[in-house]
Amino acid sequence: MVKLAAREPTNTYFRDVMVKFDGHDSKDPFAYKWYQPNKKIQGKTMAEWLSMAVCYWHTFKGSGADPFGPIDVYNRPWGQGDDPMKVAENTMDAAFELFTKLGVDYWCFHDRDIAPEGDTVKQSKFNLQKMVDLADAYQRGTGKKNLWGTANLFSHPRYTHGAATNPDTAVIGYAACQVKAAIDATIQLGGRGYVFWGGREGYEALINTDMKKEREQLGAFLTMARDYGRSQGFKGKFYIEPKPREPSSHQYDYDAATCLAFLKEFGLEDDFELNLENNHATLAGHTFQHDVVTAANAGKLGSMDINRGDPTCGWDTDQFLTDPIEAALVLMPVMQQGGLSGGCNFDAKVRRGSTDLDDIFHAHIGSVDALAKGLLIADYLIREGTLSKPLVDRYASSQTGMGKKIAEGTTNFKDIEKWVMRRENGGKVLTLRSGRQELLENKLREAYDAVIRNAG
Ligand code: XLS
Ligand code: NI
Ligand code: NI
Repeated sequence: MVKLAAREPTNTYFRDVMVKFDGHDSKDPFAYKWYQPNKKIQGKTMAEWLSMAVCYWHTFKGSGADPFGPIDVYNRPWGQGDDPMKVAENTMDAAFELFTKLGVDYWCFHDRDIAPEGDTVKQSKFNLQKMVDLADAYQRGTGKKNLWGTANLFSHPRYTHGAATNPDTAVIGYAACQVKAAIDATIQLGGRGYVFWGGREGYEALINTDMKKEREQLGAFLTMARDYGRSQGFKGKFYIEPKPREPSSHQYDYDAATCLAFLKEFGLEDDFELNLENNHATLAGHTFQHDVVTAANAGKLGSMDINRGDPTCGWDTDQFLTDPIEAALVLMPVMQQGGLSGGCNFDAKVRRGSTDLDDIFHAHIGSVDALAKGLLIADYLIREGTLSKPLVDRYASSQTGMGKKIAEGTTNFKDIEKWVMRRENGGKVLTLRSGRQELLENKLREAYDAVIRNAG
């Protein structure tokens, strides 16, 4: 294989600007007010902690389409023309131009985002390889890096009844070919991870579904993917990205807890971690913080798809995250575990009505700054012990005596009964202690205020 020469970014599609830190009081809409890539916090730079990625699908392939208006409303300049490979090349020019102008270090892609599917598997592989070679050249010319790659196993009509979980083996075959090529692409681009989001790995109705069989197929498929990746020298993590539904009415990777059990059941826990997305957690009836903490507790918090949902509606709106306190609550566990094997991917899109190219800048700038501010707040909360100190106090009774025995599993119900009766006989009454939720809500706000004030 002949490597293409390194490619410099062009200045073709987007406004002529390099987005940089311009001070907390800056009014420049094309500047960061909080993100300082080289600022050190607890031993790592902001850029390292966050390892932020621009996502290819929403940002460059999104058309603004929705179920009531499936026609492209953006008409992006790089998306025009009849030759799909030429369009793919133009799109990649636009992508590396934007990555460079935003100063974000990483990017994420599906195979079909960067290269069009051909009429045959062979043609599709060829198209993908060509675009991966171009991306490789661009990465060397811009210093941008791949966070993770993945395969689109949900858009083509053949995947209507699932990919790995399809009742038809011929479809599983296509999915395997796609994942094999997408893993190769991710390896060539030096990706930190490889993601499985199983949008159609679920069912519409149980009356026509063998759920046991489909879950086993998924386990076998992920095992083969893992084995293939490792055999080709892939050192990164594999990630499952949970989501409860949409497009399927039930998805097997429902939420973090479900995925953790799945990984254990199929013996995949050494190679797989979770890639968690805010709007997927909320669709499952959880907060983002809930899924992040669930994964972190199991040592499986690997990567995050940063976005937010609309609390008033029940689907995946994939909006840009703008609330620094919400960011802080998920970045705190990240800091406490020393970072992510992956990073923070902006799996978010501008609204259908946000039709200007500049809107793409505003969206990313706002979310990058929300994460940067969130990181500062998380750092403050950890250093001050704002939430951890009250926890020590709240759980103090488990540190000694019977509490310690229960925690260590060195007692039993009979002994506990004796202990309770002894306490009652000794006149010890159980006192209900406040959880102090409202106080802590105020403390979170005070942490936010302190970070803003200290930044001065
Ligand atoms: C869709 C998912 C998807 C994955 C990658 O809801 O978030 O974008 O991140 O396949
Ligand atoms: Ni996602
Ligand atoms: Ni999503």
